[in-house]
Amino acid sequence: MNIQIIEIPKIKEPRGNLSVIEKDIIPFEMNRVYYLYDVPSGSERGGHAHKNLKQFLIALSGSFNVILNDGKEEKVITLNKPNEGLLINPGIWRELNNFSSGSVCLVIASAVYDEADYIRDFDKFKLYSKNH
Ligand code: T46
Repeated sequence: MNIQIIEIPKIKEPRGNLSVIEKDIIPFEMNRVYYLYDVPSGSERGGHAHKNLKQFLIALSGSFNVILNDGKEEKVITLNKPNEGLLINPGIWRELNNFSSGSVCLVIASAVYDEADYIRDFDKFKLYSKNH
């Protein structure tokens, strides 16, 4: 599956940790940052795939699961470290669930928001993934 866990450098000090994402950490040009927060317990996010968008997800605080499906296999990744991110390349269906209380999901994206890049129907996604 075309995903990757990428470690984010951490500067550890007795007064706290600092992690930094410089542009060479992420294998795409950053064009947008957004974040999910105050997610009620039991809520699910995602439920779609992207045709071209690349994204890098980080659990800045707390934890959540990312369920990934490339049309052939399914994988579940738990994100729970602020110094680790998940790169999701295009053509992968994703669902996010099991958000812990107070969790924050930061997303760095390769492009600005474009609804036309989304596939929000799983049957259409399966067809799309067969032909791409
Ligand atoms: C993804 C997961 C992890 C905007 O206006 N601009 C934006 O940049 C985004 C991301 C969303 N929106 C609007 C579109 C909808 O009216 O915000 C509303 C909620 O968006 P959506 O239902 O797509 O949110 P999630 O959390 O299900 O999905 C988002 C991203 O859209 C998606 O790319 O991979 O987070």
